[in-house]
Amino acid sequence: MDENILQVAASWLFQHEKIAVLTGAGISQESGIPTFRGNDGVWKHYRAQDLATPEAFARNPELVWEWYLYRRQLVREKKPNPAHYALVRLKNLKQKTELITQNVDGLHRRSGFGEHTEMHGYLFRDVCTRCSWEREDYESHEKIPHCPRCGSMMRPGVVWFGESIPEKAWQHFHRLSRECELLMVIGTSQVVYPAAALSQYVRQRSAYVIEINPELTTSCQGKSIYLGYKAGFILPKLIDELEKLFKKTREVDR
Ligand code: BV8
Ligand code: ZN
Repeated sequence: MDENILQVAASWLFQHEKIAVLTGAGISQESGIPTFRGNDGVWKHYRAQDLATPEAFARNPELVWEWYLYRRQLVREKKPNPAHYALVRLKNLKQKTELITQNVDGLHRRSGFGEHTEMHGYLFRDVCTRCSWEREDYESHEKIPHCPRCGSMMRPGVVWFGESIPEKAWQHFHRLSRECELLMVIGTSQVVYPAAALSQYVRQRSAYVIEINPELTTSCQGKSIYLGYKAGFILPKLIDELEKLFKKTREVDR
C-alpha cells in the first residue's frame, strides 16, 4: 500500500475543517450487506426499475414488500464495521465533519456517528400511502402492513427512483455541495443521481476529494486522491495517520 498517499490524504483532512462525507452501499459491504450493483448485488436477482419505483409498487405491492421484508431480515442483525467506526473517530477529531449517506441500512446510526442525513430514506420505516402516518418497524411481517390510523396500505419509507429526495436532505446536500472544503466519497458507484453529482460539484469548485473504492482504477491527480481499497481496511489506517498529525502538533505545542 502506498503509505505516502495515505499521509497526503491524512494531511488534507488535518488542514481542513469543513469535511463532507458521502457514503454508499460499499461502506456496508464488510458488514455483510450486499451492495446493489456488485456481483453480490441485491439488484442481481431483480432490476431496480422492477422494484424500487412507485409504478412497481402500484403494479405489485406484494412483490415489492416481499423484497423489502427480505432486505430488512438481511440487515436487521448486521453490525457497523471498522469503516463506520473510523468515521466516528474522524468526527471526534474534526467536529465540523458532516455525513450524507445513500444507504438505508441505518448502520451509521448504530455506529454512533450522531446527526447525519439518510438521503434515500430508512429501510425500517413504514409510511402510510394515504395519511402519511409513519413509524419505525422492526417486526417481521408476513404480508403488507396497514396504517393503524386510517387502515390504508403502508409503503417502505425509502426514496424510489423517480421520487424526489426529501426537502431537508436536499437542503443539506446543496449546502455541502457549495460549502465543503473537502469531500470524502466512500463505497459508491456514483451512478445514482443526484448523489452522484456531489463529487462533480465539489471538483468544479476545485475543492479536495478523497475517494475510497476497491474497484477504482483512476489515478490521483491535483486535488483528488483515490484509495483503491476496501473501506474497512483503509479508513481506520487513514484516521490513524490523522491522529498521528494531531499528536505531533500537541508535542510541538508543549
Ligand atoms: C430524483 C432507496 C428528482 C431504495 C435508492 C439526473 C438528475 C436527477 C435524477 C436522475 C438523473 N438521471 C437519472 C435520474 C433518475 C434516478 C437515477 O439516478 N437513476 C440512475 C439509475 C441513472 N434518480 C432518481 O430517481 C432520484 N430522484 O432525482 O428526484 C427527479 C424526480 C422525478 C424524475 C426525475 C428526477 C432518486 C434516487 C434514489 C433511488 N433509491 N435507494 C432502496 O434502497 O431500495 S438508490 C440505491 O442506489 C441505494 O440507495 C444505493 O445507495 C444507491 C446508490 O448505489 P451505491 O450505494 O453506489 O451502491 P452500488 O452497489 O451501486 O455501488 C457500491 C460501490 O461500493 C461499488 O462501486 C463497489 O466497488 C464499492 N465497494 C464494494 N465493496 C466495498 C466498496 N467500497 C468500499 N469498501 C468496500 N468493502
Ligand atoms: Zn394512514
